[in-house]
Amino acid sequence: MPETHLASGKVRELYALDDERLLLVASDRISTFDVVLPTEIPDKGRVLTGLSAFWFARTREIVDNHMLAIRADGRSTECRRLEMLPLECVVRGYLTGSGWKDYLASGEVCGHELPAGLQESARLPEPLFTPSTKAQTGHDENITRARAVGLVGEELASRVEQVSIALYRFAAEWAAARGILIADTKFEFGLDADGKLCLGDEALTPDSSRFWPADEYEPGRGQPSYDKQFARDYCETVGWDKTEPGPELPADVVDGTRARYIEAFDRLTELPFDRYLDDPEGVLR
Ligand code: Q0N
Repeated sequence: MPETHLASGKVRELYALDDERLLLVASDRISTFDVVLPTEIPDKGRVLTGLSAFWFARTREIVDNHMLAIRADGRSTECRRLEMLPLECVVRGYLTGSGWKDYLASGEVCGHELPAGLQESARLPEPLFTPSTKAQTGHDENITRARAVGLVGEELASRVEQVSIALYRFAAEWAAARGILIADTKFEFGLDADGKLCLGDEALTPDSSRFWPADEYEPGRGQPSYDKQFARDYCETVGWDKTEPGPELPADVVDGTRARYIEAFDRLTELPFDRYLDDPEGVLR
């Protein structure tokens, strides 16, 4: 079966299967500080594919999605071809990253006014919808609600805002009860052949979200990453300047990082990762 390569992300590949279907393949590559490292994390792509499939199967009542099937390799998702919206739908539940920077500078995050005196990493009173677009530089650029309306129209902008917040609330509550805080997350939506709104891409994975260990949560400082902290700490100790190429990771850092991905999978899906490897579609039931 000829599969035409359509696009490469930093850690994923997209192929055309036919006119209606695509194949999304998650590699074991890992990026830190925006650079893909030369060392892979075995099974990382399977963990992220399985987690995303788990959420797709459990959020169909909130919104339809593009997933059709998970292949036996555990890292490939067959999906419906959508007309993607030119919008990154970010939801923030905690004050971190560019949201924290914007708050310090202006007291607002993407046009949402916030109470004074919030600490870094504070839980926000309500989750915020803070859309962005892919800027020419490849970096995401936060946009106002008015610009989101300009890009997709009032009706779709309102719909993706409401759906994004509902998805975030559902997942954040599920994850927090299992020891993982989802600080923020990014969704990509598209329209199917009938014009119906569908969730696409991967969703609610540690690559599309910030996962924090709940038991170490302490506002007033930056939080450790649930999945990438070992790799980041190692990168800091070797005095790397954060330009290409990144450093090779030693075996203990690879093993520790792999264990964290698998722990996140086990906690969130309540399914042992080994069972996923035996039967990937079991995660959908
Ligand atoms: C699509 N991207 C963004 C993977 C992710 N279901 C779909 N239909 C049409 N197009 C897309 C999807 C999906 N998902 C999504 N590009 C096209 C990012 N890619 C970059 C490469 O790796």
